[in-house]
Amino acid sequence: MSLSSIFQVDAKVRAALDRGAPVVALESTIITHGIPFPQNVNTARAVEADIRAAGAVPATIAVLDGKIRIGLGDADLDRLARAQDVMKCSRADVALAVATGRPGATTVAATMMAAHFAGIHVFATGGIGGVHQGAEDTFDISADLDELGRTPVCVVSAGAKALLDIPKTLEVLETKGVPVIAYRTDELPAFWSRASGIKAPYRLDNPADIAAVIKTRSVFADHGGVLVANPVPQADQIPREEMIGYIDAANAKAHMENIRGKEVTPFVLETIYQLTGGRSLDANIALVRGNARLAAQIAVALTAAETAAPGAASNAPNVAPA
Ligand code: PSU
Ligand code: MN
Repeated sequence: MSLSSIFQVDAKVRAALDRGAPVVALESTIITHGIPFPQNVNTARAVEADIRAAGAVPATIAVLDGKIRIGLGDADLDRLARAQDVMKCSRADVALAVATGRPGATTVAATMMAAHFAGIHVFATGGIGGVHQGAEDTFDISADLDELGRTPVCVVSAGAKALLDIPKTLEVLETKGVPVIAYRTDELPAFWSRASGIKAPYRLDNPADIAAVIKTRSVFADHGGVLVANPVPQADQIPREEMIGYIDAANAKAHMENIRGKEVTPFVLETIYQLTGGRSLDANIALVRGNARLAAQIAVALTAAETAAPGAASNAPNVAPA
């Protein structure tokens, strides 16, 4: 079995990669486990349109019919958004979805893996997984952090959800050698809220500077990812002071109901959606779209840098077309 027999790269994505055009990867767990139908498919379409408008090609990644698909057509997006039995696939789960033929949505970790195999350097998501509150008892630390430590893809997020333990999450990222860059802010943003009260390790104010970091880092062998933290637009945020109450209540409910493992994040998101009367969803959609626009700008800057200095960071794919 070869890599190219497992991966299927969409023709438009393939063509963009072949000509060195900017491509932005998108995850699919946010579609199946993060946002309810039909807002999920509408958001997935809007995000793809945002990326195109910014001059890049979107590549939503998921496992369908036993293949890791890089770039989904509209019918597949719709099918995924409606499906009930979709596996949430992190690094541990991808092979099971491929081998059994079950549909699988990729998390940040699995999307990074797939994007790297396809030769895509930039990826937009909502929030990354991290160290959960109470991890000293549960050991619940997202595989997203390990993946950031090993896979050379730039992940554009709105920071870490405040339902995580943000200081511990930053410590683990530092241990794993991941640069964490806040965009146009000194604080690490906290997903629904612009502020976390925690200083970000680095701040950069324009996409070209972030592209320069990615390009410089690619010179090292065995380097991992770069995490960009882009705050939710001001008009759509729910302030931190207000979020803290909802988050504590949702975490307590998850604990009471003995929710464990990969069910924790979807359960807490759904509970917060109920508690905020749907406002958390509006913030979530706005921040994902903001991240998609920034990721596209970084991807464009990265290819511009490429053209200026050819051969520095190869855009060559690691897999043959399907
Ligand atoms: N943030 C959201 N919705 C989501 C997720 C994050 O607003 O659905 C997903 C992402 O795919 C992330 C995953 O990679 O949750 C982390 O899950 P875990 O903590 O089980 O690794
Ligand atoms: Mn977990």
